[in-house]
Amino acid sequence: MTSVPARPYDFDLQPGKAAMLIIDMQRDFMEPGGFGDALGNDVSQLRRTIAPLKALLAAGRAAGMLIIHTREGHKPDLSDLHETKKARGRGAITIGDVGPMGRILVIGEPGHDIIPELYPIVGEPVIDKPGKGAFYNTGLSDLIEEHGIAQLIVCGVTTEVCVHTTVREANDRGIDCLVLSDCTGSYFPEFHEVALRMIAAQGGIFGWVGDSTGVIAALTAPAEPA
Ligand code: C5J
Repeated sequence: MTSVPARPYDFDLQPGKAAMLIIDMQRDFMEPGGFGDALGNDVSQLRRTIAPLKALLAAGRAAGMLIIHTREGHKPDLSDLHETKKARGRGAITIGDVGPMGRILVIGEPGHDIIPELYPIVGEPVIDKPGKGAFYNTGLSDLIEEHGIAQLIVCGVTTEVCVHTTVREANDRGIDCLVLSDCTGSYFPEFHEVALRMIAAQGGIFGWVGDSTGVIAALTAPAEPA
C-alpha cells in the first residue's frame, strides 16, 4: 500500500487492486469540429490535461497497471441513442449528423476515436459507452470484477459530466475513486473546480482528489523491504 497526497486525506493506493480509468479523451470532445465544439464550447480548455495524462499513462504502463479507456458514442444506426439525448443542445449539428470529423459521436468515425497523444496500446481495454456514466450499458463492472479492481484512478473529460457521473456510479458499486485534478478538465474552469470540491467534500463523499505527480511518485517509488 502506498500513500498518495489527496483531499480530503491521503489515498492508500493498492497497486494490485487499482486500475486507471481514462474517460472520453476523444477527438469529438478535444478538437475543433466535434461534439463539444458543436455545443458551443471552447475545446482548447481541455488541452492542458494531455501532457500530465501522457506522463501518467507512461508510469501506469511501466508499473503494469490495468489501464481502461472509455469512449462516449453510439452505434451507426443510433439504436442506443435516446431521443432525449439527441434532441438536447439544439446546435446546428448534433449526434449522428455529419461534421468535419465524420458523424458526431458515432462509433467508427474519426471524431469518435481517442486523440493520438493518448491512444490505447494493444491489450488496453476500450469501453464504448452510450451514456455519460461508464457503467451504464457497458461491460465495465464485469471487467473490473474479473481483474479484482477495488480502486479507480479517474482521469478524462469532462469533469462535471462524464467523470462525475462515472465516479458516482463507481461509488454505488463499492469502488474507491481517486480523481486527478490535472488529468481531468472541463470547458468551464469554474465547473471543474466545483466538481472536484464536490467529490472531496463531506469527508470524501464521492472519493478523493489528487494529482498525477502524487500517483507517479507512488508508482515509481522503490518497493519497501518485506
Ligand atoms: C459530455 C463527457 N460532456 N465525456 N461528455 O457530453 O463528459
